[in-house]
Amino acid sequence: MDKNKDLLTLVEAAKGVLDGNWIGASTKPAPALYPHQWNWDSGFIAVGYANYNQPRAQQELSTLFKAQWANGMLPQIVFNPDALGGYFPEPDFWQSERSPNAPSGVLTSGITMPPVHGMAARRILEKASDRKAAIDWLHGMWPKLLALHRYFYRERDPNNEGLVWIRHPWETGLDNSPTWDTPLQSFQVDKAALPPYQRKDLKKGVPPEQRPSDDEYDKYVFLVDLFRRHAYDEQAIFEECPFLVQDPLFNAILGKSNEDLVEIGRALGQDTREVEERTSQTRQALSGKLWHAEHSAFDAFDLRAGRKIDVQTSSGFMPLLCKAADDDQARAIYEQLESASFCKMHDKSCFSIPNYDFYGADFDADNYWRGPVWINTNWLLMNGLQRYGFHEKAASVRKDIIELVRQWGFHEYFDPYQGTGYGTDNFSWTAALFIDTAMEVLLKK
Ligand code: 2M8
Repeated sequence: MDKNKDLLTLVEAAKGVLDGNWIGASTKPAPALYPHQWNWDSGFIAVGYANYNQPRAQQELSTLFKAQWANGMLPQIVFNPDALGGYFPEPDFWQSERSPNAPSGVLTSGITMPPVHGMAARRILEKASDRKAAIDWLHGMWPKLLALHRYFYRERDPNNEGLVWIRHPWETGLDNSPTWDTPLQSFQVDKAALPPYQRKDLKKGVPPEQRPSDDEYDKYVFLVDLFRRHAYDEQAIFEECPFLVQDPLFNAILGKSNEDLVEIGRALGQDTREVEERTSQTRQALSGKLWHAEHSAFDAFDLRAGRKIDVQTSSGFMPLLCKAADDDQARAIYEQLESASFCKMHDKSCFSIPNYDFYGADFDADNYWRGPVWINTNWLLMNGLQRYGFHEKAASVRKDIIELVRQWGFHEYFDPYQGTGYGTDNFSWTAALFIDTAMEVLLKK
């Protein structure tokens, strides 16, 4: 009973974090480090709001989709005009107005992020206290969500494989994951030829060893420069971009959102056949092309090098989320998760799950996406495990989501051994997904 009281207090604290990060029509990811609206952050944040504030959950996504490009792309960042100057890169650097697709009257970046929005929208419908209001809202969202998914299959999967590619590490959301090392090292950057720029992320109180390196930033900037030179034309970028990867996390999220769009479409009385076909096509492509039996996981595929990327991160387990793994693959994943590489259940010396194999050559317990535990990937994994009936494992991931927050607060990421909170504090998706997870526990009792 004390534990429940404790959980309720923490849920209230989490709501306070979201209130503190509310910027009028959406929620920024964190007070200082990320002062604008971010694409997939808002999806996760909407999942949190869906548990207690339906209008705000709807508004979070509506605001994001006001920035949708004419070709359907949903930008990675929607800039808050009142907060300009606090982040790099901002609109002056992106110059997204070079694209005929960029919206007018709203400032955005020129790349996208994993499409969690179908998932979030379905969550809003399922949890709605006012179902009619949710259905009305979804009637407005339906064509936008469909346009986003069509953009991916049209522009990012020109060979109709069922797997979409990403063209910048920032698009995956797992910016400096060791998975991107090889494709990033495959091209050189002439520093003298790079547009001048200054990082701002190192001036926000987060130690540099917890953030990407300067060399990585040079590559990030090189890619943005390439995109803007091509006026964000997808075909031209496809021909020249040295970084093009089919990522299992990105495609698993797309696959799950496809499924959720089908459910939403049915509730709205829409024709869902196109999305149903995409759902099974992406599932089969994940299972057929990206599975790596020796790894017991799904790999990313480097389209430029024409081969899989031989690195094990949590992304390799995410196709559980969209039911892409067959029974043997799911069992192999389970065993891999239950090995010392990813922190087994009941092992008191670690928290599940490190974003990267504990024994990986470049494992780094406090560096961003190169080792720490993240609440969003844990939450996605927990949902995937549940779909395959791995309930005990799902419960242990849930327990660690709660325990990390209980001990360390609403940090951006956490040390997989000690649990120490890293990155920025008062991080919105940690708070939002904590609410979703804690409510599941509280409602069960
Ligand atoms: C991080 O990425 C941004 C660039 O998008 C950055 O480092 O400046 C990532 O963790 C990403 O997944 C997240 O969406 C973003 C805002 O929380 O921060």
